[in-house]
Amino acid sequence: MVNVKMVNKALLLLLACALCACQQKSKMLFGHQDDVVYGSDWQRLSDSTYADTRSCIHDLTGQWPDLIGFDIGGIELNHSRNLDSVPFSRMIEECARQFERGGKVTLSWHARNPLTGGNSWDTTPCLAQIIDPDTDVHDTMQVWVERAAAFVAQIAALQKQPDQLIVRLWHEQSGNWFWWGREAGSADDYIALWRWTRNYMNLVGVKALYAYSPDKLTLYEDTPEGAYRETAEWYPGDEYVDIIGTDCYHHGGAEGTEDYLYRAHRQLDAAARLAKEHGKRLALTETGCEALRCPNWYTTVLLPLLREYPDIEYVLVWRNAWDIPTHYFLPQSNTAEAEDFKQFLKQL
Ligand code: BMA
Repeated sequence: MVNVKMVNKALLLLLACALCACQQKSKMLFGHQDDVVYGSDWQRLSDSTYADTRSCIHDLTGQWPDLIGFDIGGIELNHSRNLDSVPFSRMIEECARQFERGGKVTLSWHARNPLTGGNSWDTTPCLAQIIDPDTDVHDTMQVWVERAAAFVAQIAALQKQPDQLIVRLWHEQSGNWFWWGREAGSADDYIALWRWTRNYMNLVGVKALYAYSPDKLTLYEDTPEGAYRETAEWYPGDEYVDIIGTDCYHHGGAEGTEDYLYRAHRQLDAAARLAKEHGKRLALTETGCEALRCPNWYTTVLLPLLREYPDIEYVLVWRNAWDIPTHYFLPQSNTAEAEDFKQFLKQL
């Protein structure tokens, strides 16, 4: 005979398990810039279509990347390739494949300086002119934003599920190395540029998530409060942003670990507080240790850091340049670092 008490107990247990599963956080996603178009010792940069996809992460682990980063710098000039020679046609093709596999894509934009025509690192101030509708620089920017939005719209339309595309606008503005950085103009001008770009993307029907990501924080005193104030000062606003993150790199080999962790904590604490207060998602939008000069960086430095911030939804490391031997952030195959990376990904 069936014991009613036991059935009830079993049902309760099932319910508890189901509740647990619902509450369980989804896995933190790991991404790599340009993952599928080149790696340290290979490149697929021709315009042609490839029958299959090659991926740095897949080469190392047998798994497809959760997230791929691409940069659209160059689209503003109607170039056929981005600033790192990736054909925009290949980008579209690989985004389609990534979405088909259920993965995500994050786009950044290393746009040229609209005043001088120089690259993103030409810090000739131009922000005030950009947002002044009576200037030629404003007109130039209008065209550039239109071109960027038209391209992003093509990618957004390929999504198979909502939330597969993240557009990260005007990143690392807290640094002084880009023309939209902290020395280029006021926070208000920066915010105006951000909103303008986002509004235009809306206008052409782009459906995507938008990420805001400062880098080093140096405006105010080096305290949790100072870091928070600076992160909040340039924040474009709740209607414009879905994800709040930060970019933070490890420099100086093993000796640089302490400094990296110090900055990462400052920046992530500030981003996490802002995200919580505004009901936004959290991400480590760019990180990495160039050429993995700190041994076992993935398991001994990055993994423990990420574990302290379980709300981080994704982390992205920068590109493995096929033509710059020391410019890589994922390990080369068959090295001790490759093993370390595999362990990291298993434990993430
Ligand atoms: C930088 C470097 C450059 C590259 C730029 C845009 O961090 O990787 O070589 O051109 O990003 O991808």
